[in-house]
Amino acid sequence: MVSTPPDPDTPSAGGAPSGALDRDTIAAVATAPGMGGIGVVRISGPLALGIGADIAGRPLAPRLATYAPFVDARGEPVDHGIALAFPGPGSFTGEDVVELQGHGGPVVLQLLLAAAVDRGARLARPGEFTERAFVNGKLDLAQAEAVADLIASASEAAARGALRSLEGQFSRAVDDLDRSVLELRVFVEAAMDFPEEDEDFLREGRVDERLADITGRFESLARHTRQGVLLRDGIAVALVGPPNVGKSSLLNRLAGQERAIVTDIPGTTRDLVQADLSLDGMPIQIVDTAGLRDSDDPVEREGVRRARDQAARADVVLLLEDDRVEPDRALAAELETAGLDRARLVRVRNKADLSGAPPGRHVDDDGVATVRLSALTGAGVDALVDAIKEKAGFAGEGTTFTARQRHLAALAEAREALDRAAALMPAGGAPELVAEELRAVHGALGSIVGAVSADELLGEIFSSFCIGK
Ligand SMILES: Nc1nc2c(ncn2[C@@H]2O[C@H](COP(=O)(O)OP(=O)(O)OP(=O)(O)O)[C@@H](O)[C@H]2O)c(=O)[nH]1
Ligand SMILES: [Mg+2]
Repeated sequence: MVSTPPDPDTPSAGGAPSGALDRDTIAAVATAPGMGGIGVVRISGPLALGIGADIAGRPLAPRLATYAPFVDARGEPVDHGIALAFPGPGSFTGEDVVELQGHGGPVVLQLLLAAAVDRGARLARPGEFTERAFVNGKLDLAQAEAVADLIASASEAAARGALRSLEGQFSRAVDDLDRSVLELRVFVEAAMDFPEEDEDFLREGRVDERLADITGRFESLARHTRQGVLLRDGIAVALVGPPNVGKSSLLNRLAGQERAIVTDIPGTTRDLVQADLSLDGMPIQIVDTAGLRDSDDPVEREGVRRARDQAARADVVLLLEDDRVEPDRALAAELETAGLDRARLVRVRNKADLSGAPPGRHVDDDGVATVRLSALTGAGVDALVDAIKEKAGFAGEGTTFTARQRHLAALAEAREALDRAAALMPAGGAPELVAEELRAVHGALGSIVGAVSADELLGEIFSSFCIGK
């Protein structure tokens, strides 16, 4: 996938403005770079059908596969393949679209792309096909984002979640809530038109009840959205602790493969060793670090510095210890002073097979969540997985859709405005102010699905797509 930063010279990808007026024809290689059995060049816009017919040497019947030699603008053959035509508006972008399936080599596909560009198409910007689908009302903004999330999903559950968002599950939840807010606003604004009957109107519209109902649904949507963000983004986990306690052994155990070198020599690991895995569908980026100790060796000192740095920034920190040795309260306290907050900390008492104590979870006397396990035998590792999910606030796969931080921020903004509206309500006599706050709720919710979005935001979202999407 080729992803490029936004180009300051191209007009920002925009809702109505740039997109709707952009009636030129765009083309790009839609398959991943490299070699493959098949590669696809996608063309969208008013010239697409003509260009496709010209390349294939014959008119293309809608939605039927046409096998043909593909020729460049001088009539030279460049490949043989399948051409597919999707006349608008029943296409992905809503415009006329042609997809040329050629052989999946980078040179062949560049020749095929050139054959389209020489006939009047221009190279598409990253995400421009999806942007056009958004502009033409084929997808809302949350769905468009889900296209990118599906492509980038790091686990099966994340892929399924992204598909649910793409199918509109998340958007519908947002729209439903928005509709309720709108109904409430209608009552409040009616009250503004008949000021002398303010109170009756508000009572008749059961405004209080509606507000309570909407608030409850906000909670539930925010909870699901947080799960969706975890499912999409995952969390970072750091393994830290004194030398030789089994950090690398635990990394290998969790990753299910020998990622880091394990020896009985203290100070084996010096660099950061990273592995990507998924715990019940939540992507985890876990990093093993150098054992924390004072050292004269500059290489090891740098390793220890990086270990502390990871502890300060990870979402969940696993502090490993040997279960045969008393917990090192001083080390935990020291990490806390350096910015590790206890809510992110799990103490792991490793080598339970040697200490003989039962594996499992408990809370230590200093209040730190603790798991006793054996990285060697695997006993107690399930309990650790549960503890990590709990620390991350991940409820397990379920039927979660994926979501983004941007959506959480918009929900929070909407929620604040809703709370302000609720606070004004008992005062009774200020429907204008209440309506104003409800309008703000509507605006924030609308920004999730792209009903009201700044050009800048759209540019940022679509430019992070890969080319050809
Ligand atoms: N019996 C037993 N031995 C273990 C266990 N976990 C690790 N070990 C052994 O302890 C030694 C150190 O393990 P490592 O995984 O290299 O420890 P580390 O914390 O990464 O060590 P450094 O990289 O030096 O900081 C090795 O000999 C491991 O086989 C365990 O649960 N039980
Ligand atoms: Mg190690």
